[in-house]
Amino acid sequence: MQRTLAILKPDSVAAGDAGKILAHLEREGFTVVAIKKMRLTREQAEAFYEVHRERPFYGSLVDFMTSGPIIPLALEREDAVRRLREVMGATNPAEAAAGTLRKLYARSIEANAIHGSDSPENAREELRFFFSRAELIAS
Ligand code: FUP
Repeated sequence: MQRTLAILKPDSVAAGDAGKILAHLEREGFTVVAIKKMRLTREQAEAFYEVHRERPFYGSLVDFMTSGPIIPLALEREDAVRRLREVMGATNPAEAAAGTLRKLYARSIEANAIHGSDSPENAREELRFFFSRAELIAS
């Protein structure tokens, strides 16, 4: 079993798509270990996307990620990191395969519905960013 971090982003939460995305993830074999609804501060969003600081889209991405509430999720299943990336689809919904979450629910390359950790190492770090050790105790 492996864990990964997903974030339902401000666009999908505002659109009322959170329940449908959660149901889709559960159908794909993911178990919800922890879940919360929150709004990121500018400082938190900047820290989370630190790796993209020099990219031209960084400021706009931080604006978007702080524009409304998000729903971080700690998810568990076999091969969770790789499987979540497959279920999400390509970063740009225009390039995402049919049936993927971004094809179904994303609006643009920025407002792209969902985040998923891109490696087991980043998953561990990102889970700790959003959830306390107590919240991550297996249920
Ligand atoms: P992904 O891992 O698929 O979420 O994609 P990246 O880590 O490359 O990018 C992180 C986020 O930056 C994306 F989810 C959306 C945003 N982004 C843009 O807004 N414009 C771009 O050209 C690339 C990424």
